[in-house]
Amino acid sequence: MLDFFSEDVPWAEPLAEGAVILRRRARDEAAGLMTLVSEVSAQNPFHHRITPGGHRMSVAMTNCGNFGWSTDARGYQYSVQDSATGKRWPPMPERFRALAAACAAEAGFEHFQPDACLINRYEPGAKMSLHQDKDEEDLRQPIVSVSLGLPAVFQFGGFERGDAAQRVLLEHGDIVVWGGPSRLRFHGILPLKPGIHPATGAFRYNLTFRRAFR
Ligand code: MD3
Ligand code: FE
Repeated sequence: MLDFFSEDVPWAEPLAEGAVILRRRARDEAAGLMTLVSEVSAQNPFHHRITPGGHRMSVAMTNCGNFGWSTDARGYQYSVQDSATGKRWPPMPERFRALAAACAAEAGFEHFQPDACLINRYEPGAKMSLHQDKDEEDLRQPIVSVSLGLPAVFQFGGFERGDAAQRVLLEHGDIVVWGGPSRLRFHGILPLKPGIHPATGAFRYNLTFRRAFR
């Protein structure tokens, strides 16, 4: 007999070559992940960075791990210290590292060892314009992204900024692994709609696990 609850488990949704959504994969551990996000941000508070072009980002960011990604007047880079504070980034919690490695392996990328975790916090109206992630040394390494809290419309484009983009809703607990040919696709997030989520309140959080250096 089909168990009534048997559908209430994560499922995999292929998006493109090298990209797969592990729907709800982090849902059962989301509260624990949010506690760790709070611990990281207590050490390195969320901060709206100013881009080299002088624009204040609508997304607030922090990082944990050996390296952190940030932007300032000098450009975009991974660094061992936060240029805003001169301090090293908080260490990456073991649970973060283990989750990212497990999901990468489920998507076919064995031995993924992230050295950086960028944490984005979206408030209503916050967005991320179409961009490519190519500040990492070895683009054969995937990126693993974990979405928590309010849903957001993700745009998944092609290899040039003007290419048509698919729209995909990313919801609480969804994990996406981006590797292979999808690694260099343009992508972005449409402005967040206001709401209150039981796990995150008025925000959406996105954790991206990266291998910045070989
Ligand atoms: C596709 N973050 O931090 S996660 C970013 O929801 C970023 O905060 C978005 O794009 C967010 O750089 C999207 C999904 C994602 C992350 C990295 C990718 C998609 C990607 C790298 C290559 C292709
Ligand atoms: Fe990105």
